[in-house]
Amino acid sequence: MKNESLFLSGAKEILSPDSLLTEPEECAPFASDWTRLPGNPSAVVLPKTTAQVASILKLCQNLKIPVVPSGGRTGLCGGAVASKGEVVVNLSRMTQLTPVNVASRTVRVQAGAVTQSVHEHCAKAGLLWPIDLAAKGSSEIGGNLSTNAGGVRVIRYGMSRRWVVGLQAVTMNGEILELNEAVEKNNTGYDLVQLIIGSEGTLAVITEATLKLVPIPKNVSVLFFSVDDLPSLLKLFEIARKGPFEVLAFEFFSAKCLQAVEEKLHRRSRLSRGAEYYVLMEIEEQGRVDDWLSQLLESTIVQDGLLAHSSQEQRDVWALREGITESIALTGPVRKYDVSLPVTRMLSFLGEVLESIRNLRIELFLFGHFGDGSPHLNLVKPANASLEDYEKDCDRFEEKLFHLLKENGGSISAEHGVGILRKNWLTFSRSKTELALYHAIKKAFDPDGLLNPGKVLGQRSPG
Ligand code: 2HG
Ligand code: ZN
Repeated sequence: MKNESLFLSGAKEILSPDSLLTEPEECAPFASDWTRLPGNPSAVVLPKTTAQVASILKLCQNLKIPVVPSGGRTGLCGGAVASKGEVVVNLSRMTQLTPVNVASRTVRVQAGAVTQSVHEHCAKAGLLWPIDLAAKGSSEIGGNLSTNAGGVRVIRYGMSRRWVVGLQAVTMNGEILELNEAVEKNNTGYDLVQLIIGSEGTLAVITEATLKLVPIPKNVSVLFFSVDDLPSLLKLFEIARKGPFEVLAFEFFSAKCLQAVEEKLHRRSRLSRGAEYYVLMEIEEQGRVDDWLSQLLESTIVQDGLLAHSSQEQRDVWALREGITESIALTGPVRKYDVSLPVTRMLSFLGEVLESIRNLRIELFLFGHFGDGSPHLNLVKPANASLEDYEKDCDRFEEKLFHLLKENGGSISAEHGVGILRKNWLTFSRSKTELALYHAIKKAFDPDGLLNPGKVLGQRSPG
């Protein structure tokens, strides 16, 4: 690291000894995220206060040392990877939660608070921060906001950015921004809260947030179906939209995904008749769901279905969906694509995807948030293919996929972000003018390009 001894002596003045890691084995867990892209940070700092974050960033700015901010490191695009000897500023020790404000339905939390702990904290007041993710046991609020995470209830509640009133964030030169604190209405010019959310730690480091809450939905049930094909899946979605309930989640996965979860994690589907695809629907009941379900089961749209009433039954169904990423990781090398398009185009899009992958040396695991028009395509290396052939075919498929998305008015990243993995493809989702503005905004916040360098903004324009 450039200016290493100056950095170490400065950092020792700011932090307690247990908050500064320099040994490679201590730093290793903070080097990467769920992409497992290789990283090698020069040091890791674990601040406990916003003032410490500000002093560390100022020190790094003065010494021109690049910084990678991180939290729970559950990202899937490499946004938290420190691969060039950067200093990692990890917020995981900033976990404070203030009491829930029931009247304004808000809660102020520090960036390192784990999503699930925020849920549990708010549940005591009968309220919910409505972002629910498969990674909720490890993902942290700062990471959720900096990536504008989505999750399984976007169909009902939207993405993370909708559930934030105020932010505290620190710029690379050590300025602490108090943005909007807790007012719902503030029409005084540009909205820096929303600009920083989703910027993947390239503009400022989020240290605290005031989150908006909703009442915990009542009478929640989980329905689980098997369906023969994609047209039936779409039909089921259309019928569900007219059902006597509010749809909280409409998730799908292929038989291959279920097989992987059953084999690798020993979880079992309780449906007696399997099929090509499965649908997990979470609903908030508003009428006679039993009648609606009996009618559906008599039709030819679904092969089988069940209504999980008890919370154990519901957890068992969710465990199938939430175990997919882990079981695929245990299957072999995988490339992940997290894309989106208007839900009305899902059928033809997925049809083309299946067609173009047919003769490639790729095993496709298809799942995700059908109701949001947001499928996850996981491409796994078949046992009988060489790594080289598989990689070659993935590259061919990727190009085709991104063109298909562009033609369908879709996005190359629905909810995981850009990070390192998608930055060279941004022209498929953003115009030249938008990208020029992105660069200008980055320069305004971080003129020396020291904050999360090499993330989001790419150099190459393949489109
Ligand atoms: C999910 O929906 C996550 O479970 C992870 O976004 C998706 O592993 C993936 O591709
Ligand atoms: Zn997802």
